[in-house]
Amino acid sequence: MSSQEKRRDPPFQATSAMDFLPGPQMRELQIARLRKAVDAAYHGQRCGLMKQRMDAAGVKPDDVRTLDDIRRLPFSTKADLRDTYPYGMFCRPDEEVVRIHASSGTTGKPIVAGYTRNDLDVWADSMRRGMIGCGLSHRDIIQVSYGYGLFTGGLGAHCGAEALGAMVIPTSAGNTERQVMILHDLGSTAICCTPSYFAHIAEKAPEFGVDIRKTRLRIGIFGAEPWSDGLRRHIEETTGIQAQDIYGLTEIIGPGVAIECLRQDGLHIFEDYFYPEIIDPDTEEVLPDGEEGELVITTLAKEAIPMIRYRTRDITAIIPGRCACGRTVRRIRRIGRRSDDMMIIRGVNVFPSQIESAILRVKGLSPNYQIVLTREHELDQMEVRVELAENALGDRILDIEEIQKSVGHSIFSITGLHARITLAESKSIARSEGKAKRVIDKRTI
Ligand code: DLL
Repeated sequence: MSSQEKRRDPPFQATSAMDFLPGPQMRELQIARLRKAVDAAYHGQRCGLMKQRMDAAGVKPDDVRTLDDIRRLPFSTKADLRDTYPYGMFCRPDEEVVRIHASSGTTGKPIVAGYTRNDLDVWADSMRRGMIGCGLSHRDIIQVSYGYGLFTGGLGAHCGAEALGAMVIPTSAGNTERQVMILHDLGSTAICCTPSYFAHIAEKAPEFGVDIRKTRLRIGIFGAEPWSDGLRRHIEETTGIQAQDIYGLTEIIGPGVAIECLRQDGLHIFEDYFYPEIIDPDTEEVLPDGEEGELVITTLAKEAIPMIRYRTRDITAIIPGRCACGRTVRRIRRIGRRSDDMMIIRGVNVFPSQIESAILRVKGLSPNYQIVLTREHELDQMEVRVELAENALGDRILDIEEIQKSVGHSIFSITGLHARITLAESKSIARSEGKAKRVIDKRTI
């Protein structure tokens, strides 16, 4: 099938009227939902954090009357979820919570997200609308190659594709040969996975006798990690598919917070569910549309954990003006970086502090380490260089292999990732005069 044929217009599928709601109506809806969300967070959080913060700021839920009043509300952060782990920010009783997902925190403990039945419907609806925007319909065969489990990628894409009425193939991530076989034999027309994993699948496919250009695959929905226009071009040129960017985060709902339409000119954010602001990450001042800063999101329809002014740490801008596709929901620019030190390795969020605590669980090591990130065959590789403690050798002969294994296990148990461990002599890792340079990222995205 030629790439021209693959790009044929898909059959029409009705999306939500919300995607085309005129501005004034959208704002009316947003303010009504915002008031409800703030009230729920204020009165409902088990930990009482939002109430405490709002009381300290001298603002009550009833003070929120216009959208601009949102600026009077305190921010929330990943640290709040960590400090109230696991259920402190839940606003609904356990019996109303029907699903849990989780993502990395800055320490060994994850942050926990909970969903009511209604929250799952909101999520599936965002994904469904996003998939329609990507040209998919109930006639598509959607291979979901994001990981299934606590990570939101797999089940998020799965439930969205089911809501669309498509044929869903839940391959989950990994086992590349099987991915290629299924893609070819079952005639997948769309695939959802991280962009780097798809690039790897595409690189490997010829080894398994498959030319992706000759399959029915025409759309890829790629996200969970930053990726460049260069990688997009590479994927599109080598496979003939259209590669779409999708954004989301566990704390807000998972994938589907924002997604590109076929114009590929920014990601539409589903504003009836997620209210975006852009702030200066240092001064916390709200920036006008078009200016780059940190994305802050308030959930407008989430029940289990309404998130008020959540600081995502993702750097982007709201794109002024309407998209040529006609949707009125605003767009954000593709996200290339974060304002914190979180790394995304094979789609998994990892903080250097997690690696540090993994290293320090092993005796005989110093707290000096370096993380070197590279990409081999389109897949991220992590090398962790650790230093022996000053008198670790003493008169004992240390079993280097044993230490490497223990560090590897320790890192795996915290992050779920395999790292190559290199032991360095005491004091051999360069010291810094300011902030330690812990991460050397040699990947080009
Ligand atoms: O990565 C949810 C997701 C799954 C999104 C599948 C898209 C597709 P977390 O594991 O909580 O959730 O990681 C969220 O990943 O704050 C961003 O820093 C980064 N991220 C997600 N999507 C993109 C993207 C999922 N398209 C964190 N571009 C976010 C750049 C992304 N970064």
